[in-house]
Amino acid sequence: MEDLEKIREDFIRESASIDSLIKFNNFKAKYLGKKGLITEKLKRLSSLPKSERRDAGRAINELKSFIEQELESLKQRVTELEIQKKLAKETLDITVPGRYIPPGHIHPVTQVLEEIIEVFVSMGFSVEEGPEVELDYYNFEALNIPKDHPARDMQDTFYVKVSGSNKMESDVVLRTHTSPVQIRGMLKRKPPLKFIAPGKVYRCDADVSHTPMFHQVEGLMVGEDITFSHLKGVLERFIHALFGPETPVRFRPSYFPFTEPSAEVDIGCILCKGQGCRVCKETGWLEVLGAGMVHPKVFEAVGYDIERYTGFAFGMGVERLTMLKFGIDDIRLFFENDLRFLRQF
Ligand code: 2NL
Repeated sequence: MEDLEKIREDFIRESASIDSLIKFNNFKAKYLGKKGLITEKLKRLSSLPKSERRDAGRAINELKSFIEQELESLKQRVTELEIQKKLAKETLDITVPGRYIPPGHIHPVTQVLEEIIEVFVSMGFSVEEGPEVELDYYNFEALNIPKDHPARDMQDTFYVKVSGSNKMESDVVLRTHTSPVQIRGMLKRKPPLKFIAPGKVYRCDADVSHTPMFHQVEGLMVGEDITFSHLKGVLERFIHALFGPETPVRFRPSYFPFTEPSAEVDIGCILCKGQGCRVCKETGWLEVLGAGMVHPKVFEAVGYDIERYTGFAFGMGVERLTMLKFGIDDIRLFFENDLRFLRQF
């Protein structure tokens, strides 16, 4: 009984110095652990004379409950203390206002590019992508662009020097249009098909209306009995979706090596409403697309039966359409990353 009283006093005294979870766990083990003071006492009960066992057992268990209760509240205090200690060490002040990160927005060219894609997707066209570094074959040869065509000139095309090769005789180029994507798309499947090919293209050119990199969307529809009327219907629908349903559209004869017949597509000038201004060079019309019926030579290059299939194709420059839509007069502004310019769109 005296032992028990000493244990109780020791416990109470020692508990005052328990200020960490590690100390707490050792402290708890010292009393209630496998070889703890209380545990040992209980084990030794059986060695007592029968007459003393009951009172001793009761006293030990009373002390054990007391210790368990005390430990419970001690654990809460120590846990709280640990949190306070961590907070005291914490140098990060979570109440400091965050650094302002100004939200950006979609680049005007990307806005228009996405809008164009959306219109064609709504008409059932799918979207194809392809490499920006192309083989001469897909970029020129398969499109019926002859070896001596001015577009193939070193002055207009970026030729890629492949290690060990001579740049002057390179058959690797940065694609000058997204037509090679259409060639690859046709080789990959068979008619009927309709898809567009949006993306970056590269030409060795730089002034107010040309940058070495710009964006194009080309489109293609191939099947049995596809006619020029389908071409007109699809492109008129596209222009009315992009520039408004009242926009006048006209088709003018033109020439491309990969289409026959070919046409240039104009819209009534959206700036002067056809009255004549500087942008439309007083004509009242703006050229926005090139198009035509796919040349049989192109179908032959992809192995399509020219007796069975016809199709139309078209191409447009995204920067040019963006400039017209927003009234921008210098294409280089798109690529200077001047926020004072970009924020306006
Ligand atoms: C323009 C004119 C055009 C095409 C692109 C094309 C592609 C294949 C076959 C036939 Cl695979 N044609 N593309 C046709 C006509 C015009 O683009 O002014 N682009 C900015």
